[in-house]
Amino acid sequence: MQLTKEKFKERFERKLDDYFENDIKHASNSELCAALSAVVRDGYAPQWRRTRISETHEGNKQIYYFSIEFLPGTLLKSNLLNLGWLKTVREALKEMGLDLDTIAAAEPDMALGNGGLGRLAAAFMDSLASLGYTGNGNGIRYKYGLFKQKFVDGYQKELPNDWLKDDHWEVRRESKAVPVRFGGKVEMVDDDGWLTPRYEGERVVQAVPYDIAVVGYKDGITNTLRLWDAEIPPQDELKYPTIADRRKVEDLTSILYPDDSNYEGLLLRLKQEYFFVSAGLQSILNYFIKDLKQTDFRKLPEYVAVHINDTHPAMAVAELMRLLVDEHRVDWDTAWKITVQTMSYTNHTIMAEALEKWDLSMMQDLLPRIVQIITEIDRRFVESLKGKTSDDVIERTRIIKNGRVHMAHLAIIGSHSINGVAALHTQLLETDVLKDFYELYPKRFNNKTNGIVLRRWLQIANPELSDLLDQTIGTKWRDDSNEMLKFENFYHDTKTLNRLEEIKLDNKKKLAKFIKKETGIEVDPTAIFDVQIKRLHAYKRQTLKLLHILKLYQDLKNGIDHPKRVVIFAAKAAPSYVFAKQIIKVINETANMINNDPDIHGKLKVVFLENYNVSLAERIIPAADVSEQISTTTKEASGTSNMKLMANGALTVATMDGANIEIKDEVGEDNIFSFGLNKDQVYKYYADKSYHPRNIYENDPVLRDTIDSLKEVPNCNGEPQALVNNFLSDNEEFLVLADFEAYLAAQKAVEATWAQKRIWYQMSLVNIAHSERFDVDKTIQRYAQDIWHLKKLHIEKTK
Ligand code: 26W
Repeated sequence: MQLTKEKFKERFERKLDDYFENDIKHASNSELCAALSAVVRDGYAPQWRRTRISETHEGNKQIYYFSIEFLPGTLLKSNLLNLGWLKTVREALKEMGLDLDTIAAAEPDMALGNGGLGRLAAAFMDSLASLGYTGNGNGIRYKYGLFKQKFVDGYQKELPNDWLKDDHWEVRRESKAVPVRFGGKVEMVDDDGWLTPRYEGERVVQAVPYDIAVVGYKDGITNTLRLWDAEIPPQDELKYPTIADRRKVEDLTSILYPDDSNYEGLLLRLKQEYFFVSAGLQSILNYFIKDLKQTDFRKLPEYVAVHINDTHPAMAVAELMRLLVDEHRVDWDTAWKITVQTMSYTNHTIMAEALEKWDLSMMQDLLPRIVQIITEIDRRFVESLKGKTSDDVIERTRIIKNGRVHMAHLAIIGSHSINGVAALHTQLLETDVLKDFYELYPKRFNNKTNGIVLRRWLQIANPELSDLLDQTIGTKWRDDSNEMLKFENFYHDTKTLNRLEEIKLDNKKKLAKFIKKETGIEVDPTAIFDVQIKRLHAYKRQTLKLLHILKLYQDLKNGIDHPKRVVIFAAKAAPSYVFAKQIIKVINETANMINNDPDIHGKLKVVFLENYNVSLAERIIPAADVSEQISTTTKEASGTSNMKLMANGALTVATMDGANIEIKDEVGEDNIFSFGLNKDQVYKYYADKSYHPRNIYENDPVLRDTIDSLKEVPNCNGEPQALVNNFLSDNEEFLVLADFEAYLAAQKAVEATWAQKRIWYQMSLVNIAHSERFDVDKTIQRYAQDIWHLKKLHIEKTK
């Protein structure tokens, strides 16, 4: 619905008056942000209602994306863009003497996720709505998002992230509340010939949904992200007389587990996983029965697809069986067919320590009926394979073994589709990690390489580059990313290449100002901005970047010159991940040592920006020249920061891991700096235990000096030695020293290319043009066609 500047101004001022009895002259920035968000909410409310009505009316098949994490970041600007209001509102505010970016900065990040998995879920929500599919997110309304990170004396400190106090988007839907049962005992009783569970001593929690609108890009469609909160059931008020009693229930959803790679098996996490799954599925069946007025559950897969985002929602398989069999008396075999047809699963990591294997007795105590159902699923699975495959395979693939419930096995056996998130990752699942299942269900396995929301990471984060694309290839790329390929026609266009360089420099100047304000560190915008932004994890090898920094520093101290470089880190470590926190300390102290060393005349600066989140990524990515994607091959399932940096013209230094391989395939080996061990070389080291880093250390004087210099990093308490010990130990899993020499050679090539600006920006141009391949709309199109079988919803857009 088109909005004029006049209409906007009138509505904005009325909101300020309604909400805060205030006016633009006196209102605080957060009041301006709240009022602006209110105008936006009014803007999408009609299409939100219309979408819900028509999808019910048409009975359009819906996808419900179950994810324990959603990382939307901020929504104000993307809602304005998707409503088609961004330009109008930015100009209208300007005429009122206000700045949209300043106001938008008051919006807290919705940081209900750790990293890649959560951000991808948010991207999928935006894309489903923008492509006109009826997509629903199903997750948890954490009261506290991912912790705020502060550095104290170089050490990571975690602070509570109380985001709700400034949230402007959620709508409480009391009427859609459902009960979720925990604990107690269950016995099966015969109820007129139907074996029915009778529960005793269970505790019931009221699951109350809060809905957040997901506005589609200029298509008049608005979908829903439903986040569940836990409350005391109204009828049980008397059972919870004290605050403490109440707190016990409310704590269920209070905090997001800040770990994104290590399964800890904690009871509260298991409760969280069952809570949003049961609430979500009950809500879906209520819609199926009440709104769609359906009675035949065999039709469920025609109206509903449920996607399990990694194993965290895997109990959805057992919970749907419970609801169909116990609550709706569907016979087991029919219920199982319905479940497998409805469920699909994505795997996001092959790291063994990340795979969830819940303690059976813990699950038994908390979810007795679910354990009965999983046990029956497991028994029938084993039964079905008897004589068809070896007992070894059965033993390796069954769900329950050695008192543990293997959640990946439950998800795979209960789903009609299993996908990895990049070609190499899916290949490794099929040929190694899930080999037995691939041989059992080859047709279920498929690859769906990740993608990114170009609307956010280009149109919103990098308006100057977006304008250059408009001026060169026209504006159609904003609706159809295929158009971006036309940008390659400007490969030899000096004006465009120079403009690219100017834009990058502008963005770097903006970031330099931000770095100065946040850290006090002065950085030269003409230096190489070398960026590594992702969670802190040993497999992502921020340590390899650290060794390169120390090597550069030594060279500069010894008068060996290098082009000016600023290395920019941003990364959170899981609070319980000791080694990751030691790496953060050493990087921070190395930065202090180098940044304050007059001998090197500012030729090298190291900046570790605090509190990495979606908004900080939007600041850093447009200013990046080099994108560090240097994980040990086979460890990074896909990566998505690699795609965001590529779209913003950064050149990638990459191992042949995850989606880096597809980036190289897309731009060609001349437009990327690839290096390092390939999959077979990495597996060979593991297979014949032939990795002896101390030998590499002793035979490479450059490496030896570099590692020895690590011991000299001041103001530490043993952290450097911990890193050295790790590097030199035979069971250093991520082969850091094995890739050191090749990495140095790749960085030499970066410096050589940097010296030839025209070539540099020609490579940059090619990467921008080809980033269309990683448009998440293309990823979702493939999920919709191959896995969820969705049809688009057609809504008449109101003028
Ligand atoms: C049990 C603790 C836990 C929590 C989260 C284990 C594992 C996870 C996630 C699966 C980790 C994650 O975010 N994986 C990342 O997913 C991205 C989206 O597909 C990929 O691009 C990254 O390569 C992958 O590391």
